[in-house]
Amino acid sequence: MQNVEAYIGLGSNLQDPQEQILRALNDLDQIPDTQLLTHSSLYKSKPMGPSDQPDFINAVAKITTSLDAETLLNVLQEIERKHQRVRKAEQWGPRTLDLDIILFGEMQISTERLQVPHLGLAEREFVLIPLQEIQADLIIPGRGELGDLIMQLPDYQLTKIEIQDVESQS
Ligand code: A4P
Ligand code: MG
Repeated sequence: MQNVEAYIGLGSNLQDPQEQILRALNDLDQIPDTQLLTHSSLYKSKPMGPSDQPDFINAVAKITTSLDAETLLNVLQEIERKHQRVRKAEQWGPRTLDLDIILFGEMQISTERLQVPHLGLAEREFVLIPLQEIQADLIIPGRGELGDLIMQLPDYQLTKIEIQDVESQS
């Protein structure tokens, strides 16, 4: 398959979330036939969904890959497992690592296992703002301009974590 540029959303709110995200960025770069091109800063936010759980750390990575989307999903789930994530029945509950395929080239995918662009994208400031940081002129297939989606967000709180903070803790 030809190389495709894809965007991966990373999220964690358990077991040293910053460290989970930094390790996962490194893991993305180790995926066969795939390179990490760039990634956003790390951002902290209140949990969307059940509020009785710790704050989240999120980031978005841009990769290039010759894997197909389904194979990429398999590898991402393997990385989640390596981070000792235990899937629970509770939706939107706490997790050591969540890796979502946000965009896969310009493709729109709708299968049992995979919805791309990611379904929650338009409501998630913790995805849209990091995306804007790395690719402000992005067009989201089926949804329009990233900048327009950001303007439509309700009030949100998202704190960018400064690099010194990240390095001093790693
Ligand atoms: N799946 C379908 N489309 C995709 C895709 N584009 N990328 C399927 C990845 N997976 C996709 O996911 C369930 C199934 O979604 C997978 O088996 C795959 O086939 P999961 O990761 O096992 O379950 P989940 O994480 O509980 O569900 P989901 O939908 O990923 O949860 P969300 O919606 O990601 O919510 N608050 C803040 N501030 N930051 C967060 O990151 N995250 C969540 C998790 C809740 N609140 C949050 C955050
Ligand atoms: Mg997920």
